[in-house]
Amino acid sequence: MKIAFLNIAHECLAISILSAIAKEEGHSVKLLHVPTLFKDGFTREFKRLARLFSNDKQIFKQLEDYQPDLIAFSVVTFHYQIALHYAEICKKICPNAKIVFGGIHVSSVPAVVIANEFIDYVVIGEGEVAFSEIIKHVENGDSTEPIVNTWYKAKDNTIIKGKHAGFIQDLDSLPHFDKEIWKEIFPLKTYYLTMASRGCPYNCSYCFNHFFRDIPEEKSNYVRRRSVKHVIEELTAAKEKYKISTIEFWDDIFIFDKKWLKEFLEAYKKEIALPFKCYIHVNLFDEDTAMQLKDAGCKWVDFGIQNINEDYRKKYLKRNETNANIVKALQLLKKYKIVSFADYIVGLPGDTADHYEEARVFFIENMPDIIEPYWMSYHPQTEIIEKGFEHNILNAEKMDLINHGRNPHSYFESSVASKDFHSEYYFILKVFPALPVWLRHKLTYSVSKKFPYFIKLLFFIYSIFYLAFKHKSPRIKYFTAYYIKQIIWIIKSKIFPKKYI
Ligand code: B12
Ligand code: SF4
Repeated sequence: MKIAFLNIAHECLAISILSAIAKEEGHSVKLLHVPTLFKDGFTREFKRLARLFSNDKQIFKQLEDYQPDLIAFSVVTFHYQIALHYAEICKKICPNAKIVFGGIHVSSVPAVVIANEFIDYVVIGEGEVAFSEIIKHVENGDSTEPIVNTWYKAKDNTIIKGKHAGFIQDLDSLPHFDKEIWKEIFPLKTYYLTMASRGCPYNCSYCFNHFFRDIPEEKSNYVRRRSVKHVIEELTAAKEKYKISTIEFWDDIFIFDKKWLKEFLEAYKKEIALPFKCYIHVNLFDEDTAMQLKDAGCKWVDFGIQNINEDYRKKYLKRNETNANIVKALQLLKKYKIVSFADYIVGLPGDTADHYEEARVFFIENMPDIIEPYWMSYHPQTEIIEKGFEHNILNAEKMDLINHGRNPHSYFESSVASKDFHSEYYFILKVFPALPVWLRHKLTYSVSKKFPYFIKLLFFIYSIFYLAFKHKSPRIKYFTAYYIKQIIWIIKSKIFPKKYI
């Protein structure tokens, strides 16, 4: 059978795994990549450049020639509307192809997604088994048997709903990610992205984990690990094939299973020995862990602080770490010379100027190497929505927009109108680590407010580049390589569409 994956913007591990499964089962797979450069959420939007680097024409021509039987989309809320735009066109170009949507957004609001007439299947929760079954269903035509983790439309347009099976327990039973599909598009050599686990032991109110873990009707473990051997095999092959030089583990919390971690890091040091970045939680971070990570080549870690006020953090965000835990983690990271990225959410419901002031003072004393402020964005099904309603930030109308992915948000904008102190502190937090200590003391809210916009923009850009170079941030290297590689790929694919798309 012929399968096409239509991917939007970023390398997507869900597509990598589904593609590997489809290939293993003997199907033909084609990747149609929509780069959305200059409007991908990583940079500010530049409409003219985005039009110039659009490859829509080539993609549609390829689709017309390929005529797949199944076209698959993996969708986060941010990309839902763009995905719908492309799916509708796909159906027009390939009227006989079935269209399947899966991913976090689909798992949160399946009824909203299946309501689109051009979507035939939606997958809720984990997709590997469902995807195989959907392929068989498309091949067999008319069956009305339910498909696990899937809703689909029967011929008479009734929706057939399959049961929600438990999570896959043995992750080693899955094939390795199919990275071949990305090799022309993403700089695998510069930055190799992978995951060694699934699930997170925590339940933060703004994150998808707390509802995703409850999707299955059957009881099953949510937090799972691939074996050390399985991950090392993947990385060894990647080292040989793509000459990879830096790795990022996208696991929600890389360090939660200490026994696994120790065994993994020992094998990693022996057999892979490349610098890497991973995500930690301060509650699980101790001196042994810091030492082992450092010894194996960990150069950067990322962790959430999200709000500095302990009571607020506990009550609104469902995060139970103390500030003492955060200070201890920062000290250990400094001691072991591991670069710390601390995430901080700006524009939270019910957050106050006093909390930001607390944060400003806290950071003067305990400065991470890089602070990453992110604008709050409300995602469907997350518990924090309640707080949005309580504080009159959300209402039924806005919620409807959110469920339809129509609320603009990116790394640079808030999904809801933000009070100006949020924006002011966004700026302060972003530039803080790049300032000399004496200047940090001077950069208060009232001083920051006096700076005109263009001065702030200059400071902002200076901070990003200064900190990136100072800490050899893999992200800036990645994004530079990412943009260059994609621009070259787009130019090539415009000249030789058959070869490069
Ligand atoms: C890696 C990552 C990124 C990467 C890459 C994103 C990408 N497209 O893959 C980067 C850094 C670019 C990124 C960016 C953002 N991200 Co992000 N990211 C993740 C992370 C940590 C891992 C995703 C992953 O690879 N998972 C592994 C795969 C295998 O799992 P999966 O995607 O769930 O897929 C399974 C099922 O969902 C299903 N499935 C998925 N797709 C499909 C498709 C089909 C056809 C089928 C059958 C099944 C299926 O089957 C898969 C296998 O079981 C997740 C959290 C997480 N742990 O999942 C957040 C997450 C996806 N990100 C999130 C967000 C909010 C963002 C940002 C919007 C942040 C921001 N404020 O700007 C940006 C988006 C920017 C942009 N322009 O897109 C949210 C999305 C919530 C939502 N409702 O949309 C998540 C869930 C984290 C959270 N806060 O809860 N992110
Ligand atoms: S610790 Fe991170 S990944 Fe885990 S639930 Fe909280 S925000 Fe989500």
